[in-house]
Amino acid sequence: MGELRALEAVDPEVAGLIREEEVRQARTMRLIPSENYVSKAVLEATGTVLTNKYSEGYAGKRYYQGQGVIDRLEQLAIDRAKALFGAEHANVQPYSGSPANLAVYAAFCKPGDRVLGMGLPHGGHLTHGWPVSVTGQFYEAHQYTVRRQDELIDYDEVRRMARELRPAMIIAGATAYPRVIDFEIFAEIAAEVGARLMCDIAHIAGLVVGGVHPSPVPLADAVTTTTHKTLRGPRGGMILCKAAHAGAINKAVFPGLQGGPHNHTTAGLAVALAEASTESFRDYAAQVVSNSRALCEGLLSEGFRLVTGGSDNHLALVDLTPLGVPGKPAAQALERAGIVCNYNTIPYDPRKPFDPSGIRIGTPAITSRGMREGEMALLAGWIGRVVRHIGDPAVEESVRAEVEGLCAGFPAPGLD
Ligand code: DSN
Repeated sequence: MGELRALEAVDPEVAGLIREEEVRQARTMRLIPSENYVSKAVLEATGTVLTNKYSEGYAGKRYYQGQGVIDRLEQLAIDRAKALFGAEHANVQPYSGSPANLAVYAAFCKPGDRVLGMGLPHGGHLTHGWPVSVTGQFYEAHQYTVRRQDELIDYDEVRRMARELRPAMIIAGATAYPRVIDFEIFAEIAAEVGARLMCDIAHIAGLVVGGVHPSPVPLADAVTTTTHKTLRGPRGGMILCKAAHAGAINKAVFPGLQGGPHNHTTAGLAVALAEASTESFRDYAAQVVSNSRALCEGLLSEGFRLVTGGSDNHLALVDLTPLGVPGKPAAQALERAGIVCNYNTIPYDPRKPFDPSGIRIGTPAITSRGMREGEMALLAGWIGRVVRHIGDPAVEESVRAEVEGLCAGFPAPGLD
């Protein structure tokens, strides 16, 4: 991260915590599929004086003076986003993925309207209409599922539910689905029933622009994404939409839901979008998927069951039931061994969400370190060893030493 001279002098406690986190990120295998390492350039852009500026409104129409630089910066981010995703319009102001999704609800639906999204336990996001989210409270939300027999999205069920419910909006996209999503079928269904289609590509945005997952941009009324997952930008959100919806989407973001945009984040995003437009980012995206497949093969040979049998994208859902270990103690043991993932429900999980049957793992961050198929084989073996010897400190200690040894050979972007 570089020098923290002022911070160390003014607030050594916070500086110390940042340093500790830096060491953790350097020395562990970070497998949480929604996390990544941003480049030093993105880090630098986000830690700037742009955080000092208020700029409610949009370029050319702000509610504060002093926008000469900010207008140019935001327009640059918008132009880069439109070019990269092939979108007619981009709004780069959402604070993150959930506010981006809420803005699309606000633009396309009235409170109480019917919406149809993927159920959380089947891989959808809270904001896809799950009851504890306001999206499940302010709207009449219905949820489609994956099929029990193959754990794939049941497009026939989506079509049947859409015909029956006639929702105002259909939501496609997931946070824990290891396969390609067929946005064409969703677009067909939405057109048939006269619903708006929102595609949430938060997890796969980097794969979409890297050319290894089909893009929903030409098909959907609006596409939402976070900017910090596979896209490898700063924490933030973004909405891409048809020109016809630009006014409604902009109004929903500001003044509908948000105040001033986080201009330091917009700067980091502009940089990340430029980085994601390069040939090397395409190579990165392809390697993320190759690594995910290699890791899955290794885990299968270690005796794990994988939801849907494997992965076509950046993540896998591992069902630990065959090894007789629940997800939570496994995730905790893996963390002690230097392998960081999250416990996760599997579809039709007989266990509770806070103590589920699975773990969710992904390759975006370790691929950013330059790791490839050979390292995935080692990783699968380590995961197998730790889970088979759950709670054995000697095994955890020895795997941790091997993990740290490997990490030392693959420096993480943005860290010293
Ligand atoms: N929290 C994100 C994830 O981990 O998938 C989704 O918002």
